[in-house]
Amino acid sequence: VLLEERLRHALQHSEFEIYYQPLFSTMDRRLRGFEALLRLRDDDGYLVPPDVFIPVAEEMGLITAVGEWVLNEATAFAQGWPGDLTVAVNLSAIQFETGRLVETVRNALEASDLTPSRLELEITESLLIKDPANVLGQLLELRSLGARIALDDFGTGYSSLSYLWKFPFDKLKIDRSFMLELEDADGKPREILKTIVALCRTLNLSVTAEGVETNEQLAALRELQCDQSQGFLLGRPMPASQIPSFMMSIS
Ligand code: G
Ligand code: G
Ligand code: MN
Ligand code: NA
Repeated sequence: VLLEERLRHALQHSEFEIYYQPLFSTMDRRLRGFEALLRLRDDDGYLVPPDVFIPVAEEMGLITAVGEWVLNEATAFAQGWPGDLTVAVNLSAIQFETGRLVETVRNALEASDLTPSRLELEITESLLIKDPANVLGQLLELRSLGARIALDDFGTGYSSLSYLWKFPFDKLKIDRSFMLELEDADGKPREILKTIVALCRTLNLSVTAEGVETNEQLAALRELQCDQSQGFLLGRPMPASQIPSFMMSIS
């Protein structure tokens, strides 16, 4: 069947799934939370990657409903996690165009009873270019609900440093392309990363490295005192059902 039909069917029949990837504090490797990553299982049981179906869901206008489902599901699930573990949800630009995003987030927080500061909303730089004033207004409202805002995939695309003071971010996530360059111990990427971490300190932003795949990369991030780390080395995205045993295995 066509992907479009598949998406509509999946939404009606709750066939989307959320995988969760853990985030750790870099220095002591303590679990800090998870990022919710949407998955779609096709008729043959294979997972369709989000890079394939999210653009289609955006074009169809279906991403609003799907995004609402992810927010409700992820906050309800995270409410049952121990301590102050966070849950991060990725937002699409389309969700900022509907005028309903703030309401949707408020509803998810109320229905789940999750402490709002445990919800992180991830946005990408491309969103900020389109309609900055409108996005800024909504980010401020989301923040006044108590949610945290993370700038995702930082350092790629059209990064502008002015975003860092024009928008109310709590966290910056360094794109995983930086990790590939890190092993060269005295190279320029490492110096740039060091500067980004220092900049985050100055701006009072928490900083996370994405795409950590090797112990060498983790060691470099420790040296740089990057706050949090995420990547296949530390934990792959996993279905919700695996989270209890994952938590046991690392405690
Ligand atoms: O999980 P994976 O690394 O394959 O994700 C690929 C892309 O899909 C990432 O850019 C991620 O931000 C995006 N993505 C994953 N889940 C969601 C979601 O629930 N909503 C939106 N808008 N994007 C998502
Ligand atoms: O754009 P965003 O950061 O939301 O995308 C997260 C995506 O990155 C997910 O699809 C996830 O599967 C992927 N990812 C997470 N950790 C790693 C990693 O260590 N290496 C690679 N190659 N991809 C990763
Ligand atoms: Mn993300
Ligand atoms: Na990212």
